[in-house]
Amino acid sequence: MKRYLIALAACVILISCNQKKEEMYQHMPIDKDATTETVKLYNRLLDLADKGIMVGHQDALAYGHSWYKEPGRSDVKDVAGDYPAVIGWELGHIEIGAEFNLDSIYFSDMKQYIKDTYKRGGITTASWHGDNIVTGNTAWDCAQDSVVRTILPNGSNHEKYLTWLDRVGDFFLDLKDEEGKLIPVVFRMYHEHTGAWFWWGSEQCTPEEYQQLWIMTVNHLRNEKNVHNLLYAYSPSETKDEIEFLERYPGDEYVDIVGYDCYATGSDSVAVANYKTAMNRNLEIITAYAQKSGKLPVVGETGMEAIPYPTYFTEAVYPIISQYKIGWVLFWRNAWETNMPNHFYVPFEGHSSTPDFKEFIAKPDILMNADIK
Ligand code: BMA
Repeated sequence: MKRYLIALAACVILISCNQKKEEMYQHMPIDKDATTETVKLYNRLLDLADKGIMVGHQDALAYGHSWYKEPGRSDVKDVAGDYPAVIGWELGHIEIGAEFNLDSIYFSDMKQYIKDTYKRGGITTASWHGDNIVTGNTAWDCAQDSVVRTILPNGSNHEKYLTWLDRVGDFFLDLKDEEGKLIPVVFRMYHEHTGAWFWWGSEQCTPEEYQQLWIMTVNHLRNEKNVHNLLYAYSPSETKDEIEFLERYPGDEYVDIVGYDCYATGSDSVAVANYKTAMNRNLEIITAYAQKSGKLPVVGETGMEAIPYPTYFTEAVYPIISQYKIGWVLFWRNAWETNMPNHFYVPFEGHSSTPDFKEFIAKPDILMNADIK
């Protein structure tokens, strides 16, 4: 009886805390038990979208073009004088218990970078190119069309996959600030799924299987692992219309942020024109949907590899994104690997697009870390 009363009291306290949170904050994330910091982040992100568009860069603090692990350094900061407002990280290989991710960043370092970012008032987002559990190869091993099915409940890999999700959850639960409070993070999982280059892609599973994978993941992290410091971001590769955008959408109750990934392919004005068209169309899709559903729209990933077009930022990116109210635009990584000298998406010191990037950053509605503190 006593135990029953204690449990009942705990439930009453929890419900009244959640009610208070709902009264205090205009927007609630999908996780009704989200930590106060997560609820605050969600509201802050939606408010910041009124102020401007945040600049994001993948792996910004861990390495850059031809350097690796230099404390305090970032290619964006080298050329523009400040850290990006949003920093993206990649969790690939956390699921197999590796010490470092698939781009050679130690998870212990990544945790510290996330803490540093939070202390500076910056935003953290994470992607996850998890391995193919059937073959043990990378996320890009998409020769089969049954991997997702084996992961879903009753599938042959279901139990094993839950241990992978547990490792992902443990990573998020280990992100604590100086007061020991959990740091909120945007988790952009199973991305670019309207393409067919990952095991969770459009030719690798049915829309229903994809939705079940997403829902199972949210439920496991949130309800079984008690991870309550996440906002969930849905980010297909570019789509042609809202129908395609929503074909695999798991539902408003499983998504906080809607985005898309879109790259400029090629190097000339035709590439730029095509990119602008695709960006416009996809910004239209996500902002219209975000408005209807009360979600935050973002550009999950973008860029023009090696930035061969010297006015890419002011000509192809800014005039398009500035027409929309979105949270951020995240440029992909500047590889440190010597065998990938052209794999970079923001300029580094000395690169010909530096003046253009600086001009882009200087626009009043383009936000860097110092602008969002
Ligand atoms: C891809 C490339 C790869 C990298 C992967 C995960 O787009 O940048 O080199 O391993 O993302 O970060």
